[in-house]
Amino acid sequence: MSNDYRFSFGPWNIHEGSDPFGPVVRDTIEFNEKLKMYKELGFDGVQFHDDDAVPNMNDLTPDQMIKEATAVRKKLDDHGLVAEFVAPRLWEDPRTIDGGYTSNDPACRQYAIDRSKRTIDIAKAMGTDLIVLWLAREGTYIREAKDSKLAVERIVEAMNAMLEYDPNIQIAIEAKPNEPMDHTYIPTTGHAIGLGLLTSDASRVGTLIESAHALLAGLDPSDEMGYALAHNKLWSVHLNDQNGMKFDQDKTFGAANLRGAFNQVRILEQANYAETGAFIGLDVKAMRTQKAEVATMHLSNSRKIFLALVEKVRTFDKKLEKQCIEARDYEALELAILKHIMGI
Ligand code: GLO
Ligand code: MG
Repeated sequence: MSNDYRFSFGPWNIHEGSDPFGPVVRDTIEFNEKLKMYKELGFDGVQFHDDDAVPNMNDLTPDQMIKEATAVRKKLDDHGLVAEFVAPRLWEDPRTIDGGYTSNDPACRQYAIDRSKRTIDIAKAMGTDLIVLWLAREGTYIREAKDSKLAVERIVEAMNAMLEYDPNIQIAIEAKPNEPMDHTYIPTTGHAIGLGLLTSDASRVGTLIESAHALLAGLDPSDEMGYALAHNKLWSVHLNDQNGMKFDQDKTFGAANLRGAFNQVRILEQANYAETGAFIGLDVKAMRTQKAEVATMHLSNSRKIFLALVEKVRTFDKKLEKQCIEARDYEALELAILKHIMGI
């Protein structure tokens, strides 16, 4: 098995199983307990929301907050783990009901920018320069609620404030077309890279691509990744799967479309993604039906499937592939791929 990839997930990926229609079905596992599970499951990196690291951050002074974040870093060190990124959680506070950076209320926009600066403080204290922006509520339920040109300008303004606040941070935009909003302003990888070009330092703006988000936009995740890789802008991934155009499912990687998963691994392999040192993040959810004692299998299974597909990519007959492409016989290529994936 290949071992040159590093894997990460966030504490939210071990969860209690509530959904919009039903309450929790599993007990909460404390953060410290979750940290113990990372290595056992085969993971080296932890992804954070700012308040995963410092839960009461809104009530603390900047110094107190940095002290708490430093203590979390120490815990990570003790477990041989590293923080991959920190993301401002801009979708739960009452001040972000109408969006963060694109809120129609200037005081709320200011809160979002201030909070993002605190996120940067936390990231620095935890030893990472990577900030992920999932622009959850930067969109609308109805078109008339906001001005889309102004909204993009406001996101740029907020990103500039972040880039100026710290000269070393890098911002990876996690594009998603919908949910919780009807439509968001940055729905795809192309939008994310274009947004970066409008900022004061495009070299420090890249992307994190989530498979399910690309599928929700009606796009192929592997092509989204190829597009970002061509720009040297694929700085992390959230691999998972999605069964059609419905709510964001965060299924186990490869569970809905194994060939689609194969192609995501293939493009990462072809572009030597592992060598960039970037993590393979798995943003997967356990099924609500899963009992507590087996509620981390979605993580270890996703990793196993990823590594098995790395082997499949590496062992595919390259000579046959070349012959089929030269002969323009894509039917033969397709059959060969399907047989290889099925192991027949
Ligand atoms: C939701 C997103 C979310 C982000 C996380 C980190 O659809 O996938 O889980 O990945 O908040 O930014
Ligand atoms: Mg995600």
